[in-house]
Amino acid sequence: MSDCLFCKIVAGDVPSTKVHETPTTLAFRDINPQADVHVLVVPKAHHEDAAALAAADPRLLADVVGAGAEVARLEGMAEPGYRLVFNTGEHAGRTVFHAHLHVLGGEQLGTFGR
Ligand code: DGP
Repeated sequence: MSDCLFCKIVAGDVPSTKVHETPTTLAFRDINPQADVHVLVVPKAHHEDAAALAAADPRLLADVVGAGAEVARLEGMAEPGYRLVFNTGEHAGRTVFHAHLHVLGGEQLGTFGR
């Protein structure tokens, strides 16, 4: 999609700090990190959100989650652990409408929720 920020990052038209890449996914550092390590994993193909991705291409969703686990390993977070998050909708603070998985860690994370 020509007006999608993450499609532009995948295409290399908007710069990003790449952490990991597979044939179907790209992982890059979040521009506004919410933890010591904050990486976004996106499918290279455009899908609106995680639910749309799951419905359209469950194998690609599995690729995204697998890439998230690989990013955690590369960043040294497999132990003691990390958090994977898909935000959906306004109450979750969603801002970019290309499915993306947040990989958060590198520190003791706060209680989940508010
Ligand atoms: P969400 O709130 O789930 O839609 O998360 C979108 C994330 O995208 C947010 O944490 C900030 C990040 N972000 C927004 N614009 C850019 C950008 O241009 N580059 C990078 N690397 N991250 C961005």
